[in-house]
Amino acid sequence: MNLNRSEELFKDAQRVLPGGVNSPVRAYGSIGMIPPFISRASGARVYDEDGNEYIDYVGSWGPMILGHSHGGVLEEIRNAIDGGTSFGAPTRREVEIAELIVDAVPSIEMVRMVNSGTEAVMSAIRLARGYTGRDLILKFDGCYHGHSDGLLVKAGSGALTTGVPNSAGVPGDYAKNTMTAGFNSVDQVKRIFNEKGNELAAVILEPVAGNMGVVLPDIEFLKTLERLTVKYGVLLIFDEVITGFRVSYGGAQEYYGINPDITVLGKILGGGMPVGAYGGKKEIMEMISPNGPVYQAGTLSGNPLAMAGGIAVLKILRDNPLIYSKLEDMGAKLEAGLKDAADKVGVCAKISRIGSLLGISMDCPFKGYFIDMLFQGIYLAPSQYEAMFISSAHTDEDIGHTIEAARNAFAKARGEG
Ligand code: KE4
Repeated sequence: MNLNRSEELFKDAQRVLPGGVNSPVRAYGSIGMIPPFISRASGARVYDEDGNEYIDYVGSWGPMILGHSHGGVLEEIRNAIDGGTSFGAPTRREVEIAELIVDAVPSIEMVRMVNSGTEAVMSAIRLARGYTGRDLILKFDGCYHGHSDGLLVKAGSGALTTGVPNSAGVPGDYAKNTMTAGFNSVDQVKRIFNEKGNELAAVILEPVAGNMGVVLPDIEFLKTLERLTVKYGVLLIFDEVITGFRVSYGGAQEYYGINPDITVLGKILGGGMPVGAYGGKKEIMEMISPNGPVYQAGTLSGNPLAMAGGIAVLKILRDNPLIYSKLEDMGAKLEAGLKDAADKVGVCAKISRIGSLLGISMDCPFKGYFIDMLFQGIYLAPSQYEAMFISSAHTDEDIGHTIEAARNAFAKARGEG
């Protein structure tokens, strides 16, 4: 497999883009090799500029639950594009996607569309502070909520991969308003609420942590957060940028039966177009400008092409609930196959999974595993802190090929391949 064209492009990219990329983890820094430059994608496949084909488990970091270049999604975007790309004015598609979100996500009565998960989280935090009149927020170690200043404290995802969970450039005055605790640590949560509950504006978490590997919540942890936030008048914010429409059509809050005050969405919601959203109870959302004193705005918020992509994906997911059964079946097969492949060659692999979201950690070097999988045509996230995403376009044959490739990679890691 050669990456000659990607190597040329990476050299050019590094002259004009920091690290040659527009998002750090794409640079393959922790892997130490040229990142394939992707030219196109279709179904469960991505193709690089050198013509190499890969089975894709990155899925653009989560959005591509239906696979790439889905006919129904592209058709809706093409229909929209013929009418223009952006107006900066109210449009019918914004109403349609908001109604789909309100119908899908149990706790959302009103929603505001923005352009990324980061923007949605940043706005949700400001809303919580505006609504409560308090400044302190609580997040959890290893959870990643995008790159807004106050959330880059013990963050996961690329911040963890690059080893800078607390970014430069964040004034101490910002970070001091962010408290952290261990994910699933009920005792720490109880102590923090006991000491600071009346000063907390919000608690924010990924209900299933997907940026420090995949870490499933203890239901007691979620229920404690729900109970204590109600008791102390603190807003519970579920960052469902990954889990929204992924773990079920109603997200992790539907799956676990927890009722957050504000929910943050992104990724799948845009069908691959730049979209984020935050929503919640009407009483809270009415605090947002122009109805209320919490300001938030965006030139391209509700962009017609992005809305068209999102509407198409949500309608397909809503009208075809068997997609989630298929994703569960494939996730279970992949989990069992990877575990068996590792066991057979004496690699200790820990796999955590919820539906089509899967994390794997093992007692062999991730870098070698990643490179071996890539060279066998399996496209994974270049970090052990990121998840594998399965789409409805993946087939049993793809899962089988992936398991076989992992078996070879594990064997090589044990010096047997
Ligand atoms: P964006 O601003 O990247 O659209 O969303 C930020 C965000 C918020 N919340 C959660 C739970 C997230 O996972 C993310 C972004 N996810 C990472 C990967 N885990 C995006 C990939 C990247 O940074 O390049």
